[in-house]
Amino acid sequence: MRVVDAFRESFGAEPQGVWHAPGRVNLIGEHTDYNDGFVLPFAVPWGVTAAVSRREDGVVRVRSLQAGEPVTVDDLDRAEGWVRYVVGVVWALRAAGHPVRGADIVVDGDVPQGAGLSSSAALEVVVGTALDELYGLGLAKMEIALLAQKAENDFVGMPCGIMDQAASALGEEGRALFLDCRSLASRTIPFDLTAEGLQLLIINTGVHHELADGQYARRREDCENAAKRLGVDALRDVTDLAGALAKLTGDERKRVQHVVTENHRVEALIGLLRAGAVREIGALLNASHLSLRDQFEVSCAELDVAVESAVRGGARGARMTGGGFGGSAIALVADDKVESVRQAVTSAYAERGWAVPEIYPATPAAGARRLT
Ligand code: GAF
Repeated sequence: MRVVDAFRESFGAEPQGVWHAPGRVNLIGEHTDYNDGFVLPFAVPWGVTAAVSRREDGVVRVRSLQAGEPVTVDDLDRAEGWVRYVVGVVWALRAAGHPVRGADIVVDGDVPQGAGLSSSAALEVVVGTALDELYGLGLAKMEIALLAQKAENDFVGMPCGIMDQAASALGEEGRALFLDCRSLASRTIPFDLTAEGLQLLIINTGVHHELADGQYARRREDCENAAKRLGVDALRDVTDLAGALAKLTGDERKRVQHVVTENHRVEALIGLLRAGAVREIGALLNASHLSLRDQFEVSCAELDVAVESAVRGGARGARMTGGGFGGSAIALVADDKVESVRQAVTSAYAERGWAVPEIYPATPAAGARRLT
């Protein structure tokens, strides 16, 4: 294995183990996690593999095969860039009172670039899973996900919800993960498209609108302000949508409209999956996209063109997935329509002079685990 060779080369010893944690794609339930709502992601076949050994001296040495030379971190606060996702997990474990000292870590990631499929959650969760085992902490998967989220919120400084880390930690092959982000109760649901002659295509726009950084935090603030104005703990608690909308104006009104209807769409989609009607979920995907575009305002031209052209090319439904402002769209497509969808998206992009997106199917993969 490449990580093991690189570990030997960098640190002159065998790693004590090798772990893998996947990225995720979200089927539906977008920008609902930090509103105590519902999400339905699944773990993807791409992620981060890590060769790890413990160290007793409190030092963390980390190398990424995608970034070059090993970095030695004596003082966690001084770590920079991507290394903060790794040492942030050490920080979160220590802050929670776990006796974690140091580690030697080599990571190798294969989440497609710019796809918005949560390579950062995969990185955090693989480190958390390895350290849990190497230090004998006995943490539950959800506890590892929560510590990974804490690392991202309080150490990296990105106020994300729990969806990505939970999907990476708890994903199961062939199944989607239904998560109640308030109670943290989760359940996996079979999501096997092959038997139905369908595919879930990822359309990777490859773009990330840097100017939009900060927009995530602003959306979250809009939601929290709206919840305060409505006198509820979180937008999850809004039961009378019309009544709530009557009390709000402007952006807050639009955000509430999205979050409340998106939670309903998650429940409706689960109902369809339970009824064996996966072919019928397309309309919910389309509605989710329109709501994210018009009410939550986190889409962008590249995502809209991907979604619209995929549907024109014969997809049963499509939507942006993840935080937005770039990354990927997903499209539910019958096997015999895959080529026409691919062509429709490709020519829509070519007409605009945009780089053609990569398009590939995704199937639910297993969550974080030890490989050797
Ligand atoms: C990003 C965040 F990290 C998630 O927590 C979630 O809020 C998502 O955007 C939007 O659904 O991936």
